[in-house]
Amino acid sequence: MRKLYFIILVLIFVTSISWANTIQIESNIHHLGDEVLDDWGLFALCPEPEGTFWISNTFDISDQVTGDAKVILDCVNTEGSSILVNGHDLGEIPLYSDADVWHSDQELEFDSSFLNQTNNVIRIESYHDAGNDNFDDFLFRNVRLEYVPEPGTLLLLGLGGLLLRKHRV
Ligand SMILES: [Ca+2]
Ligand SMILES: [Ca+2]
Repeated sequence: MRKLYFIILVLIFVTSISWANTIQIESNIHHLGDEVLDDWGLFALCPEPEGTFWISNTFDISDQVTGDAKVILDCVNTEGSSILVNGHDLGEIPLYSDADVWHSDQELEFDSSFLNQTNNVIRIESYHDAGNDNFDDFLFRNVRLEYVPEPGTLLLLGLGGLLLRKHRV
């Protein structure tokens, strides 16, 4: 009986630490920058730049979050452009100078304390060198947020039960 109890406890623990939730923020292709690029690699998919930054719709998170979270996206020809979550700068999207390849699943990790339970927003900004007028032209799509929920109540109940049992023996 005790063995079974331990196995269940371990299963609950393993499930709770490895389980990450993903929210799909945006699926469509976007082109940020300042040049119409209708005959250059994958830019033909979306030649007109929509501006120098993009802001997601606001989104809520139903769980309490813990540890690190990630923004994940696919991109083409990113050179210095960056991502912000609720105004916190996550840094630059990895640099890729070719225009013919989708670089899938690029991850920017951040402290999940940047997230709110309601009204979260992701902003993607085209890089602009202060010394010239040229904004980075790049494509992105498939923006996702991945986070780890707090260990569930079941785990806490399990640990509590274990402590009680130990004291009885
Ligand atoms: Ca440009
Ligand atoms: Ca570029």
